[in-house]
Amino acid sequence: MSTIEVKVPDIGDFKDIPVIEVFVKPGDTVKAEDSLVTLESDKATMDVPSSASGTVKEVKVKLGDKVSEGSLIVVVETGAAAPAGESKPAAAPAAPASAAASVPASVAASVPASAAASASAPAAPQPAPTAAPPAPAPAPAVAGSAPVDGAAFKAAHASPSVRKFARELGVDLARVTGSAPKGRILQEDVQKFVKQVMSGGAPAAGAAAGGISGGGALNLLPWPTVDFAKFGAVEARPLSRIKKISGANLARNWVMIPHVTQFDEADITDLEAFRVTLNKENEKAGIKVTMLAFLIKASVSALRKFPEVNASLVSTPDGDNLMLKQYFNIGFAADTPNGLVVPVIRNVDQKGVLAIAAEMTALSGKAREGKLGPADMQGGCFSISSLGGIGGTAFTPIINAPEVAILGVSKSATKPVWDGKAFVPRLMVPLSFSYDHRVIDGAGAARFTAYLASLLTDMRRVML
Ligand code: CAO
Repeated sequence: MSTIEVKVPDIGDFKDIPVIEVFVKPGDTVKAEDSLVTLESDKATMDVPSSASGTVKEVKVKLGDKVSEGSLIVVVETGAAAPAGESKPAAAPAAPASAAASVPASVAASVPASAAASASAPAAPQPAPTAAPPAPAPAPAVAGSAPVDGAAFKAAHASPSVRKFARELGVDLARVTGSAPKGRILQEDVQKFVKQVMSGGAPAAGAAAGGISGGGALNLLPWPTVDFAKFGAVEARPLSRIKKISGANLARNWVMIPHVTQFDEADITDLEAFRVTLNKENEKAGIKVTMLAFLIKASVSALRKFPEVNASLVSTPDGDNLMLKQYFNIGFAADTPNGLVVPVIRNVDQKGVLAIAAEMTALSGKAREGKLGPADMQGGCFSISSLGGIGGTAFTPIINAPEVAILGVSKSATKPVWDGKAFVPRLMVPLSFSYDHRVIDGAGAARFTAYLASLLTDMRRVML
């Protein structure tokens, strides 16, 4: 008889990661590779597997504890006597990680689907999206459900043990709504889904998160496979890591959120004159204010007036809730050589336009150099995507879930505007406000956009 201490293995730069599931209790029998606990960082869930078979003698962690590499998880009593003093230091690999995984293979990891497009941290080590245990050939789906979609299955937010459980039952995780924080899918959620399908009832799962499974699967045709080389020379270029991550998030947001885009324009003639003056005054300080800094500032006043825009839909076992935020963190889409990222300026309500402009310059510089960390892209309430420096008259931005709205800004132009007596030249900036119609009604969206436009026309109103 000997005891083995199972500790958190090398998990890269991740530290103080909360324990979100504990699968064992003293007296349980475990086999080598059985999952003992699940850890969840902002970017991934990871199972720590047992390195030995035996009986659990002590569980050294509880839900909510924060652990790092080397933290003791469980003491396992094995049947065989180990050589004196031997204590295996860490868990054995639970699953082979993909070659691209930057998290060590000693934990089974999966990227949460709830990570928004902004989760595309270029600098920080991140588990590769494919680091979950390799999926066997798609299992036959549970009777009445659609075939398992490999990509959607991988994108679902669930721990490796729950994925394994779902695979064994042939359940497509993309169709299951998670009841844990951030929509993480628990074993009970999978069981509930199976019960609903078996009883012939339409699974309620997914209704809150987007409703696509509540009304049946999308039943789409498979993606067309074309041998392009048959028609001419081609070159295969891999997508950047940011594009892969943001692409998956954009696709999910596009299909799961009923988007509507409200178009409007704001008269920024006076604001532009003020901006030019401000830039002259601050030339020596090296601060450059663009229209986007004013838009970020003005959006906070509009969010205060329309709190449902500063909110997120949250699914709980008791139903859906709107989580209204009382802080004002605004993300802005930044175009980088590797793809789109959304850095977040925090507590904009407490900052002036010059401070916002300086922070925007610093964050977009970091973004272009690929140096944004995860913290730079978290906690956003509302996003702004400005293509005003490039061109265009309007576009339909995709909402950055779990936010419920996004503002698109196009290039301003001088237009003839009727003032009641004559046409006068006014500088007009086009606004494209995409909103989640489950949360915001069309009338509310029109009011929000009109109010925002009125603030830009007379920025003094931001002080009210
Ligand atoms: N109308 C007219 N001109 C505008 C404008 C507008 N709405 N917004 C900015 N400009 C001008 C600026 O004043 C600046 O002019 P000068 O060089 O003469 O001073 C020029 O356009 C370039 O601005 P910028 O793009 O450098 O600065 P910004 O603050 O407007 O934007 C950033 C910063 C990081 C958001 C931007 O560089 C960027 O990456 N935009 C792309 C965002 C994107 O890809 N969105 C699509 C995402 S998919 O939904």
